Amino acid sequence: MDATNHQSEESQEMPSYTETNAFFGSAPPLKDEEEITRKIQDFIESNSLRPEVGKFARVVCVTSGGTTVPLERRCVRYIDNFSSGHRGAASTEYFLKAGYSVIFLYRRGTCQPYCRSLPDDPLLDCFDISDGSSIQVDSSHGEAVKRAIIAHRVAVSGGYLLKLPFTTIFEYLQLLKLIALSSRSLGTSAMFYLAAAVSDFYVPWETMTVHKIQSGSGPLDMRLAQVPKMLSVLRKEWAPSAFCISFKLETDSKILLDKASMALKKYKVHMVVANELSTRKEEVIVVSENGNIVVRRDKTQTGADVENPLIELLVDRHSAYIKNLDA
Ligand code: PAZ
Repeated sequence: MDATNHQSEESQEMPSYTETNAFFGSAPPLKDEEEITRKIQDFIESNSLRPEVGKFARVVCVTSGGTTVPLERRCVRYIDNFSSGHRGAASTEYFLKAGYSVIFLYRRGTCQPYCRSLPDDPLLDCFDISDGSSIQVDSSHGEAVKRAIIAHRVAVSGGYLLKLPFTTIFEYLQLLKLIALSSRSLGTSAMFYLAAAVSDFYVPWETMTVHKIQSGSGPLDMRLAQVPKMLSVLRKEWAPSAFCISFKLETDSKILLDKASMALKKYKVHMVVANELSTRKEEVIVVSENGNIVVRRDKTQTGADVENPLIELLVDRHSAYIKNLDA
């Protein structure tokens, strides 16, 4: 997000109780909060009790897509954060394959698990009405559609995939808090994989104009408040035993690793996945206390992506974490 930061990100301490409360206290209430809370709790409970995986039932919360910052309560204009949701969707597929249950917290309208190989407008591009009445899958997309529907149905109806949408920074952080608090019962078996691009600045709800901002009154002068650094709160208060992976995106490769190392120390996450905008689909660097590991897409394989080796590495490190702490 492009806005002036008066205090450098790294110089901030854990947000105070007052700052965190001010954010949540002034946020518009989550629609259907009771129902969503019940869904999250049921999902976590049924997955932690799965007899086939015993005490090592693992649940990962994958966040995906960018949060918006509304500028008006009856929102016409908003500030957005870049993220197609591809990383989150691909990673969700690999976590499911590795035996994890996934809470997929995603921005409405972004890339979905198992839909990556479908065209941008699957409904119009994959289907045909050949004889004027019945709908058929176009033969060129037949296999991809079949694979997507079957894999998605197995994950959702089997109770391994829970999808929760968000749009604004208010919805995102309220949902993340609900998931984190509910995940405490899983202890070290819970993982947070925070690939969403989260706004750093916002307009507090109580100071936000209700109606559409009018352009007739000249240039717009607006002061944005800083979003409290909830990553610290997640680590220290909401889910202190969970294995926590955050992401750092930069466009300037010269500062990427320094920023990732600072985030590792400041938020006390277990690993930071550093990536550069232009090369994010080719390679990422996993930064941890034990050093940096470069993870690359296997270019010799058609269709290979960087998320495959990345999730393999993280699953392995999560196993070591559980073994160490539960020993
Ligand atoms: O969603 P996408 O596949 O287009 O991009 C993924 C990403 C670059 C948003 C993600 O890898 C990431 O770095 N997320 C954190 C962004 C941040 O530093 O705010």
